[in-house]
Amino acid sequence: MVWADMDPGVDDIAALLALVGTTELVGVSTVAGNHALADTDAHARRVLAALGVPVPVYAGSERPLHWPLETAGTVHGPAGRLLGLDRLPPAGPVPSVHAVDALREAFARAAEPFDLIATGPLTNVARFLAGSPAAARRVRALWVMGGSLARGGNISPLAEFNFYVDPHAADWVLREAPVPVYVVGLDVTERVRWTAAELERWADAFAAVRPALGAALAAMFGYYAGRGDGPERGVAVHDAVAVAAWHRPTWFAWRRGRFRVEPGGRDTRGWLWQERDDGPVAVATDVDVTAVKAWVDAAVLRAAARRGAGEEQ
Ligand SMILES: [Ca+2]
Repeated sequence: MVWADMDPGVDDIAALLALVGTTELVGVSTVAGNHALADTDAHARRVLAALGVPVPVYAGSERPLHWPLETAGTVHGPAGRLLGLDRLPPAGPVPSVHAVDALREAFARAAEPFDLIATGPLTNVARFLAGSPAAARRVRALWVMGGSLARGGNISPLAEFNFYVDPHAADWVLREAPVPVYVVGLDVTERVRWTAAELERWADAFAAVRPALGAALAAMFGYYAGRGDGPERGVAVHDAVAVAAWHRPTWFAWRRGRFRVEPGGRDTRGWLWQERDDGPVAVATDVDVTAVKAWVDAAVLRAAARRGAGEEQ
């Protein structure tokens, strides 16, 4: 069982597909990051609706805790939208419950603690964990895609995008979250790469049973792969690697300690750094690339093979 908090985002959609192919997805909450909230929310809802998976999607924070929102520009699609997904039908009315309240309710009423995976800026997650300590203790562990310890950043020389967009939320989560926290950042996600042809195979698997979704995913992954480092090296699909870490932590090496995220500064905003050797947070420093890649591929293909609600088995 998992709850996913995300800002889709091409790699968030890949993470979502891997989760659908693997586990019971209790709910999805959306946050502003790669795009404005209305777009990240619509992307998650349209994909789940196209899959026929009845998972509730709750819209959350429209902006970071303190900074104005900065989006990822054209990384995930022209004009900041996921190419292709706008061709999918809209997915019903947006629930009136705010994502932060939905998170609190879901964890408070769960019979057993379960995991939370966050693949966008940590705005919703920080607001939920800080505002509802009793429900927060029902989170078995928090898995975060974000940060870069030693590899350098992707939005500035030091900072990874998610931690850069809401560094106050990220710093609070790493210092104060009352749950085990696992951070999967660029140190590992940049090393697991998919070629355009490999991403095309994902889309093809969906096209066989859901042509509209297959075509949407083909356009989306094709655009994303085209912005990568060439056909040989391929492109990182960061958020899907965080899902693999949740599934099998032993595929990764972890450095434990106390970590901080710089809240501001022209060159330092969003920088993840280690304050002490002993501490409650684990940051991934190495990865079994072959195992992670094979698992993500298989998980996405399982999502393609899955029957939707009400469809014949
Ligand atoms: Ca993301």
